[in-house]
Amino acid sequence: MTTLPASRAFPRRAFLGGLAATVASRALHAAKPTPFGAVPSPRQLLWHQLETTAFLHFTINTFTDKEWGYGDEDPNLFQPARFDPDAIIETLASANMHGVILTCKHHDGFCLWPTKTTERSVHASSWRNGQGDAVRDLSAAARRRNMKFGVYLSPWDRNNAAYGTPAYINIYREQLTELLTNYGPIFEVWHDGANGGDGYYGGAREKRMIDKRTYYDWPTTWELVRKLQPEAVIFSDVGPDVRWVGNERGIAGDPCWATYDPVGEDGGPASPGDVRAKESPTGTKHGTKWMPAECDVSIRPGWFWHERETPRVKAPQLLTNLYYQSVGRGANLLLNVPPNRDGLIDPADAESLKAYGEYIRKTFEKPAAKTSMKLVLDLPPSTFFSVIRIKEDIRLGQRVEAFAIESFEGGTWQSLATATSIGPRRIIRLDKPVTATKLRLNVTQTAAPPVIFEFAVFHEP
Ligand code: FUL
Repeated sequence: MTTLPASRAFPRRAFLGGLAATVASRALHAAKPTPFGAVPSPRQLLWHQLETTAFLHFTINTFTDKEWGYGDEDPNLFQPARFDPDAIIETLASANMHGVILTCKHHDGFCLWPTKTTERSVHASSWRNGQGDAVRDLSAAARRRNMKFGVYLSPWDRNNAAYGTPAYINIYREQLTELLTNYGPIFEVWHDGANGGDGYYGGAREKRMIDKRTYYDWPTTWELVRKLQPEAVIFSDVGPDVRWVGNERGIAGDPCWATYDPVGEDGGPASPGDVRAKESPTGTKHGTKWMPAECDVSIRPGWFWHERETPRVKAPQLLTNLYYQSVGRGANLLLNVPPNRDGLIDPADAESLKAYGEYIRKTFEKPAAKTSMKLVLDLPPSTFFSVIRIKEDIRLGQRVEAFAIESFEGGTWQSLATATSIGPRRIIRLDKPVTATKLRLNVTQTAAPPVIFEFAVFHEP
């Protein structure tokens, strides 16, 4: 983002309706717009810019055809003979991914790095003579390609004998410390809400339930993350930096507020694994915390690679729809692309990602017309467009509550679209291409004078 001038006034003509006109005229006299409500932290601002990131679900499950390993699988099953992190990262880059999050440990407890905390890691596999380290190799490949690297570390561990006792929390924090100390800058730490149940637990083979509100003592773990990687955003059902969108379909709410005041399932305080998820897609209008949504979804039916699912890889058109339904509503898209048993992205997935990536790049690489601050956009003659993108200057909060877009065609203003939240971005995809000489953004409802960072049109190829 470019820096905004210190003072800014909003053209009166940009507003329709009494409230908006009053707000606008006040804004005209304001020397500098003051922030409204909750605003993003610097680490959240950086995260917003990423737009789309990739998830890599990869572990022993890849070799056992499971989604959730029980925790008793032989570590030697992990044998990705052709593992090629640079090739994986290259494929993700072709789909415009700006970051990648690896399942360093999933629920079965197998660690993709040679941790000191358990025997159950790559060290116990004959893969690369026990010297392999998938976290090291992927983080290094991401860095070489200028892609950010993040870690998923499952809080639930179906292998660990100590799971359910306070001792396990120390183990979990030690694992996190290793990951946040030895692998360079981390942009996101992903705490899964799935918790407790049956498992191997060091041979006990039993069901262990934990009190999800108190067992993990999340505030202390989050402090550790802050200390070791102050720039990393922390993801969970309830942030504190990035919230789960409430579904695994990759679809944000409409509206999707970047602010959120989560409550627990019973209306009490919320914690990871205990949140009233029906409110997560929309967030809370003018909520007290800046906690934007992240939309996680897999390119395949499952999170891990299964050969039988290859015919069901999402097509480029479907991925494009997901982009509009997540990024287009101001959320980020976290698209899971699971490596196969070779340790590579399956050609079917790679092909779809590439076509999707190209389509999005072609659409957004060059706006047909663009402005900021002004709310009337003059269009060069014979401009065709089918996509409109608007961004608020979120450093000053999420202010706009509703807006309408009108186009000047054949001598009159005509209504083109209406929507509610904007925040980091709102992308409107029109049913058919439009040509006009001017486009007008009417902020019809707003909590504070709107500060528009970008108002641009594009054409889908
Ligand atoms: C869920 C997990 O149980 C799934 O296996 C997957 O990791 C998904 C992203 O989160 O809670």
